[in-house]
This record gives sequence, structure tokens and C-alpha cells, in this order.
Amino acid sequence: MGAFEFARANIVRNPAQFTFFVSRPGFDAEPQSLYISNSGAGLLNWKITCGCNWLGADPNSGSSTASPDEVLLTTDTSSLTRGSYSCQLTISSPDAANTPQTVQVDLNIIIKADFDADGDVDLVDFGVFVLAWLTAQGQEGYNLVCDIAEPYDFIDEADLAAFAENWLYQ
Ligand SMILES: [Ca+2]
Ligand SMILES: [Ca+2]
Repeated sequence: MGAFEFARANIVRNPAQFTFFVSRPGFDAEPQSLYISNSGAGLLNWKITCGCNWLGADPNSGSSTASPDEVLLTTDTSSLTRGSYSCQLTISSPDAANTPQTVQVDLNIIIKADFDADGDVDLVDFGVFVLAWLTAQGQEGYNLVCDIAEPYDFIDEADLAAFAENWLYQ
């Protein structure tokens, strides 16, 4: 340690990875919290930059001491289609020895009742569903992909109701 070295701030982010699930495009996921704190000395002035337009961070800048700052991560899927997306948040600070730090965010948009995975919910999906109707896990005809509502080991009216909610979605 030289006499002229100053103690620096240190970025801590928790967690370092997020996964969001959305049941169809246009729906938004439950917001999740990212916590930023300083495990080093002094004040940590931090800023978040985001590599994609479907993810929001509020606030996107702040000043942390040892007590964590909460940042709310929100999604906007209105311009997206079904599929999986990845985004990286970068937390940077001129005060920190370990700047920048990144946070990985994954987003999965699934249409629950699209059993044949062709992007819509129509009669073909209903045909798949009928074949599994009133079957339990382990029985002939049971199809895990059709088991979209509780109880998750039997295909019954609850699954049919969930299917109906997505009927003719495309
Ligand atoms: Ca389909
Ligand atoms: Ca079920």
C-alpha cells in the first residue's frame, strides 16, 4: 500500500442474474428488485445503462453507502414477439475500483396454450389437448405440455379454462 493510495468504493449488486417470464407478448412481467450497495469506502455514485429497449431500471442512478439501494426492474414486451431474449445491465461508477459490473437479464415470452408451438392457439392445439383430456401423469395419453393449470399432474377443467383464455390468440 503506497501512501498515496486512497480507499475506493466497491460495487456490490445482488442478484447478478434475473429471469422474467411473460405468458404472451404485450403482457408485462412482475417487476423484480436489484440491490446495489457499496462494500468499499466512502460514497458510491452509480449509474445503470441498459443494452435493450424492453427493460427498464428505476432509478437508473444513485449514491450508495453500505445500505443497499433498491432498483426496480420492469419489462415492456409490447414490441416483442414470442421467444427468449437476453439483456445486459451495466452498473458503472467513477468511485469504484471494480467498475463496471454487469447484471444478466433473461426474458422468456411463452404462450401457454400453444401446444404445437407454431405461434397461435387454434383448433390444432385443441386437437392436441383433446388427446390428453382427463389423463394423469404416468397414464397413456398424458401430455405435459397441455398441463397448464393446477393441479400439475392431471389434465382437467382447470387446464381447459386456461386454454380457453388463450383461445384464438395469434
Ligand atoms: Ca398452435
Ligand atoms: Ca392440470
